[in-house]
Amino acid sequence: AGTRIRSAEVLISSPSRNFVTLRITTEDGVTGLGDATLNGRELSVASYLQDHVAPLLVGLDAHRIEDTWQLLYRGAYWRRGPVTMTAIAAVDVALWDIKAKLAGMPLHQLLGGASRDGVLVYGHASGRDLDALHDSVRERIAEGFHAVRIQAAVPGIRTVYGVSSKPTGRSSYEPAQRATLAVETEWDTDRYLRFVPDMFDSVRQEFGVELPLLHDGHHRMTPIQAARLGKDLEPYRPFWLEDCTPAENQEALRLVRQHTTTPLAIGEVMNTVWDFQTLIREHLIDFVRASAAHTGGITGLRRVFDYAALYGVRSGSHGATDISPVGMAAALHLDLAINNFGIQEYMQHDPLVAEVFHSAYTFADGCMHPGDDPGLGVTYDDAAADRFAYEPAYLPVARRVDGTVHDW
Ligand code: GCO
Ligand code: MG
Repeated sequence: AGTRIRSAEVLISSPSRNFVTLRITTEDGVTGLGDATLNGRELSVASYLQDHVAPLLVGLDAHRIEDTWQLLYRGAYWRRGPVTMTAIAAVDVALWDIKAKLAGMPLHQLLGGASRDGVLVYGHASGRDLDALHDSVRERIAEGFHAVRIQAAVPGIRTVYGVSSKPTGRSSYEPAQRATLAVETEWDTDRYLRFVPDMFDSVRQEFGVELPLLHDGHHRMTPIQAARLGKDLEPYRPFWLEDCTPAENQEALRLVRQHTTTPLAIGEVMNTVWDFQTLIREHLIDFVRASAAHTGGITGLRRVFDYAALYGVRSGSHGATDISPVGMAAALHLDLAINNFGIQEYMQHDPLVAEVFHSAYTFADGCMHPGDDPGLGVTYDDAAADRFAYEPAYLPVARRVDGTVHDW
């Protein structure tokens, strides 16, 4: 009886950036947390939860995770989409947190137990020129990273996705800008396609052939352009090329795949297993890059990973700074438990974030571990959270040199 849901509260705080968190409390006072942050569109999920989901949850048995997931997915009638699936994710992860706390176990135990000792992560390196990029790679290696994502400013283009505005430092880059309007950036695919192979060449020359290197194309290429880049990068053996095309058009990846053996990773803007159906079934990708926070939680993302496992496709979960420590912990428990784990992104939060979210996860020697606290292993500090009021923030938009809106 005491496991019925007493309340579902939406918590908003902005320790250096905005986070939306759902806290579910049972009649016995056990609490669970879920990450409900949708970068640049935060308040839509807050409203969805507050106005339409929280009233449905009160009185339900917190143990009934699958049933609640189906109730919120099928019961909404309107299916899929980032707002709905982020809201469902927050409920799902909070309920898993509660269940694991009641079991007295870290969440990964309920997901089947650890399949490995730790979770391999990659860090971010970027630079305004190649020397600065090399310095940044050196920093990540010194911090203990065993895999590094490389991005650099493209000569002739003013601002480019993924490049820090500060010269160095761990919390060096935050895509969302505090402002009431989106910042506009400029884009030229031809310059980018000419530059990226040179960037890989210089990093390979400096750091050798063994360091796993990743790169994010951030949805900015057409299929034929992505095919070109994939071929050009083959000599440098990237660990993956991420989000090469806008992948709503899953079939378009057939063309990319025909032309290149560069491994492909896709999925941070996807929300359900249906968004991956063709990509996985036709083996058009090598890594599923979704996050539990945007894909219906542990329950939703596990469906994707289990489907991917049938086709030898591995995980590569999104772990940017807009994934809160709650979302990060959910990812780490799932990463540790599944067999087809690949790699996890770890983009290191600003130190202020740790004032609000106290997390048990640790990083050492290239790997993270979610820790052995019961549940997710994250607590929320209300008093600290109150010190950081929400401020509107937007992701940039990109325009081509002639002014046309382009994928950012
Ligand atoms: C990544 C992502 C992020 C996104 C951000 C959007 O691979 O880390 O592309 O940098 O742009 O999460 O909210
Ligand atoms: Mg990305």
